Amino acid sequence: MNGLFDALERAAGPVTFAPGATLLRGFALEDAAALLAAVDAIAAAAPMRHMVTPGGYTMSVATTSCGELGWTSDAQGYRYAACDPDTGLPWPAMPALFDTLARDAAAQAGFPGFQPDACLINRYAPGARLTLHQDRNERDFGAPIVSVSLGLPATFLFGGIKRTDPTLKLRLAHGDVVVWGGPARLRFHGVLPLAHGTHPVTGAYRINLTFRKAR
Ligand code: MD6
Ligand code: FE
Repeated sequence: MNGLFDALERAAGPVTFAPGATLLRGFALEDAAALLAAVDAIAAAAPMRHMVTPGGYTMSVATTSCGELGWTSDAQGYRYAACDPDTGLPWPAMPALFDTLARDAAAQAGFPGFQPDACLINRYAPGARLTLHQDRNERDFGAPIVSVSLGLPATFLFGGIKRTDPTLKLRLAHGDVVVWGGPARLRFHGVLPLAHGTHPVTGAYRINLTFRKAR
């Protein structure tokens, strides 16, 4: 059933599910293998780690970054930094494929001219989740965010401008891309605990890439 629904959605092209928020089903499917190989290379230079939130919680999601800036969290807060605090080295460069995919997806969703300078890479094992949050560490809320899902499927929560607003649930599967910006840019969102499963390409993981213009 879901397969037919997904196929119809793909045939229909971009699905705008809220003002400024668009789902591009399967947009990254053809590039998935190359994207994952690049993630492995990035993680070899800037290892995945479980960051600590300013509130003192260790995140269930493991994280690394590529691009001019990387997203980091510690007791002092969330911020973007040019160097990986674990290695002291600049974050690995953003692969051309990442940049091209993010720009193309943004343009498809109505945000031409997107120039990402940071890509946050999140790895979810079963049970890992992301509590409701806003993405507000970027300097320019005029730029959208492009999110690429790979591997195990997840339930994405999409809320409102207030944390307590009702949430929409969206199933994100291998190759799906979500773009949001404009009126959606500061909406709360999160990911429910990942269900157990085995994906033919990523095994027991979901990988999410979020492209941002951080400065
Ligand atoms: C994730 N994504 O899907 C987490 N943020 O694993 C995000 O937090 C996110 O997907 C802003 C825009 C799109 C996203
Ligand atoms: Fe986010």
